[in-house]
Amino acid sequence: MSPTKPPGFLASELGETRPESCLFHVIPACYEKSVSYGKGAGQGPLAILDASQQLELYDGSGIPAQRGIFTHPVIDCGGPPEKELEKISGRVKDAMAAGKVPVLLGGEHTVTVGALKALEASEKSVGIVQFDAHADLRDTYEGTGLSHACVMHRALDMGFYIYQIGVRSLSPGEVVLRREREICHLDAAEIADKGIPDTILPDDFPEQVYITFDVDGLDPSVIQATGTPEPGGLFWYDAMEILEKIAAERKIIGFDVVELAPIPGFHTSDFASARLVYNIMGMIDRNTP
Ligand SMILES: [Mn+2]
Repeated sequence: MSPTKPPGFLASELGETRPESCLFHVIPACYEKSVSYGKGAGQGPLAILDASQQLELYDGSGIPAQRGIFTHPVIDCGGPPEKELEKISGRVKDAMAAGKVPVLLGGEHTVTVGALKALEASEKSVGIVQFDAHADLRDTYEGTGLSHACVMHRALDMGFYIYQIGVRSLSPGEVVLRREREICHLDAAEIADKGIPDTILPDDFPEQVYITFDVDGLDPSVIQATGTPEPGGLFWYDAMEILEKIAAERKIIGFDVVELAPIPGFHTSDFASARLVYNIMGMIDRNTP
């Protein structure tokens, strides 16, 4: 049962679109292989596409859809991990080579490894900004390095400068690794305690940024439908403010939204995820000449 033709993102308003005339290239990847707690992330992309039909074109500031949104055929991710990540990587690479902004929809967080492989191949240096409840810095987890719990360790392996936002769950080993590798972060407790800083990213952070947004970075009152929820997350407007600042500080060249595990009959989380995707498109739109 591989759903190959869901509606495109916001197709309710945009109808059929052509890839060459669209800035945003939505790449749905129904990847679910290493999920360790609540299941269902493989259905996340379809739930986001479905919920996007209910979005208004106006995002509160403008109409990001005017830049064009093209949705690629679903990557069903039925094959071995390495092969599926290669497919994701290829799509992301092609989109970037065409001057487009890849918008990867997961799927478990491992899909980001596909995007990282594409970014690794590009000439310019790119910083990775991660929104997440968890550090995802384990070298291996449950016998594999291609686990959702290891994605940021893979980013370190590839030499990316990373910045973590909203983290509130770490293993002892991750705490040590963070210290040893001097990984910069703005943890959820720090935001709750001190508020949002004036500037987010360190001065020496790369000019080009890729955002990986694990929806469990948000508070469970905003998004409940996710495999490994954790209390005390980012609230909606705080997340938007931080994202807005990053979009103004740097150039966002692509992003992903991962780990939505839809609960049948409960649409709140699906719609919040679709809104998150569209709002980030809006921030890119407003900061692109
Ligand atoms: Mn994660």
